[in-house]
Amino acid sequence: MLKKNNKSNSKVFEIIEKEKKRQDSFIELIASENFVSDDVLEAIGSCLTNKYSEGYPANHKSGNRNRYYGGCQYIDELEEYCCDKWKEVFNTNYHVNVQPHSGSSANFAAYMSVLQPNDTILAMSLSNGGHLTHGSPVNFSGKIFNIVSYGTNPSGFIDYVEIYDKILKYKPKLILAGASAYSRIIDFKRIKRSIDKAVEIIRLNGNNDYSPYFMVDMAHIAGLVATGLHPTPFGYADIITTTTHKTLRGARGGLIFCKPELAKKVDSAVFPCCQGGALQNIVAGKAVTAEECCTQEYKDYIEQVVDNSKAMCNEFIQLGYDIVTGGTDNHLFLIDLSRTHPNLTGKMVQDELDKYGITLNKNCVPNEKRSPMQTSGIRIGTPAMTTKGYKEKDFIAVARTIDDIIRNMEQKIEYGQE
Ligand code: DSN
Repeated sequence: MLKKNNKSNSKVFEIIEKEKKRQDSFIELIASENFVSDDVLEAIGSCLTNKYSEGYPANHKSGNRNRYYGGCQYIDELEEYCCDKWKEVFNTNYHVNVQPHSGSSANFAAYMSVLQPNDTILAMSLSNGGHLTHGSPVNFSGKIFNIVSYGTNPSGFIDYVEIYDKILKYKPKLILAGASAYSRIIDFKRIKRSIDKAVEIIRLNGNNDYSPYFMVDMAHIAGLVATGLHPTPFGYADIITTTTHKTLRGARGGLIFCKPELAKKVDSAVFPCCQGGALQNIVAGKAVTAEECCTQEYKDYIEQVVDNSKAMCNEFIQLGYDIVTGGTDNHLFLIDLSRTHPNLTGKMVQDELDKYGITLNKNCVPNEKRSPMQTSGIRIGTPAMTTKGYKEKDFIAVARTIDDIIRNMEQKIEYGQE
């Protein structure tokens, strides 16, 4: 083994120490962030980072089986165990691939497993709560595939009728459900019913081969799905992707679940199509995450996340704010500032709160008039601070502090100080 450097001489550890202090002291409300356990950190920082392991375990129960390097006996055992644990978390017999480096990589591989370039994807638009990888023109998804978007109705709820109509009109090869800024239950069963009904009609009209895939990106709500607090997409979707670091509170990375008949396609899409060697230290971190997600402590934690989100959201409503959809069913909610605070953008609020040690992000609201760099809204999530032990009363106090800061911003504008 190489000798360790003296940490005190390293600029890197100095920066890590500063970031650690920031994380310890800031109020973290970014809906996609969380704090991992020491066990997850130890697994990620382990010697497994030294090992190359392109391919899949030699004894893999489903999907592809082949490693391209020797010395993988323990890595094989780890990856197989990681797959088994994630199936246990979601109580599913779907195949799972645990190698995607991120949610974006997972979505890329998921598309590549069943689509050809220029195929049509129907997905939620970014400005209505979707994700960059769901077809944004600046992302690979929008550059490689033909994207048709659906959105929300004026109150901010998913427009299920639009989904049905657009399947009939555009006959997409893949229909994608999932969002990164949507505070309500997503009705996967209803979307699957719409797909089935539309397929029936399209076939009756002579297109007998039409057989689209239904994909769900559950990255934000995966922790709620795992604990039964959000309806499951398993049983409805052909392919399901997620990240492991948001509500699942684990190592940063991605997973792809698929119906068993798609296992080989999905595995081949991850490696060798989209990625090289798996990051087995991260696979170990994901396996520890899965172990943690199977505990009662985790279930209690997710229940508290949702209770906290509802309590904080209600406090903002009491304080006179407009909440997109009027409330929340999950770990996040969106404040629409456009009617109540027309002089303030999401970016201005985000930057001002940063000065007070409160971290969140600006976010587009339905029918957004401003650019995505400015926005008229902010997104607030409760997973991270719930991990730090915050309860309803703490989130209510933070809501009041944010309100004070926003009022001061308004006053400064009024008195011409800004
Ligand atoms: N950027 C993440 C989020 O904040 O929702 C999703 O990848």
